[in-house]
Amino acid sequence: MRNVLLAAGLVGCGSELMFGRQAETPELPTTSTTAATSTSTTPNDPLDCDDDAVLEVTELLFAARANCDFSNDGNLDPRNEHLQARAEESHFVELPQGATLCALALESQGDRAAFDDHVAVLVEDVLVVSGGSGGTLDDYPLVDGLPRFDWTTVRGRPFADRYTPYGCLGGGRCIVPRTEESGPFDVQIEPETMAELVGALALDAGFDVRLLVFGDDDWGDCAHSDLALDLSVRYLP
Ligand SMILES: [Ca+2]
Ligand SMILES: [Ca+2]
Ligand SMILES: [Ca+2]
Repeated sequence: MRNVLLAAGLVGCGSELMFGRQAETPELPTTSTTAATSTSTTPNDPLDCDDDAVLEVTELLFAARANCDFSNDGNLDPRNEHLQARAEESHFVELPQGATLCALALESQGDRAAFDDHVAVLVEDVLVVSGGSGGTLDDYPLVDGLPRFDWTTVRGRPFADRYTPYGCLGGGRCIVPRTEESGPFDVQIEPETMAELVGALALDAGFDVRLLVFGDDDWGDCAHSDLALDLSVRYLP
């Protein structure tokens, strides 16, 4: 995988207004795929990524957006410092028939990712990233040992401290900018955790990567900057 400037510090961004105006050349979400195969013949554990795993990198584009659809589609009326609304976007990532996922990473191109108020990333309904005003992964109910997102069970609850650190499933690499700041987004789910995920979900032909942004009562909530995320998966064919 390519290296990025992880050492770059978080850079203060500015107001929520910036997100909506940040789109320079609006692009529709598209997907591009490249694959590389290793040639090792060493027998390996079914979820061991070290041998025979195929690396596939897909670019997931999410155009900048802002504004919550308050009081609609299951969202509540605006209420300061409460989890009132969410906006969701997703990409379906195809896998070859019979492939078994063994590692997953999401990394921003550049270091200017920004969210307002906070963000969560799901694989299917499993939370792989949560934090900021939304609290931690521990705030969500577990099914088969994995935290699951269910809007109706969390909407309306008070915001956590907006500087609650982000946490990522399994405690792997987890770099996510604080609310209303911009910075790199860099998340990696380790093989042991992927084994749990794959064990709990039926990922036959692929899976949804879901990006959710949230808001309480402000214009410009449920917002993120233009995001180009490189999704790297490794799987056993
Ligand atoms: Ca507010
Ligand atoms: Ca905000
Ligand atoms: Ca807000």
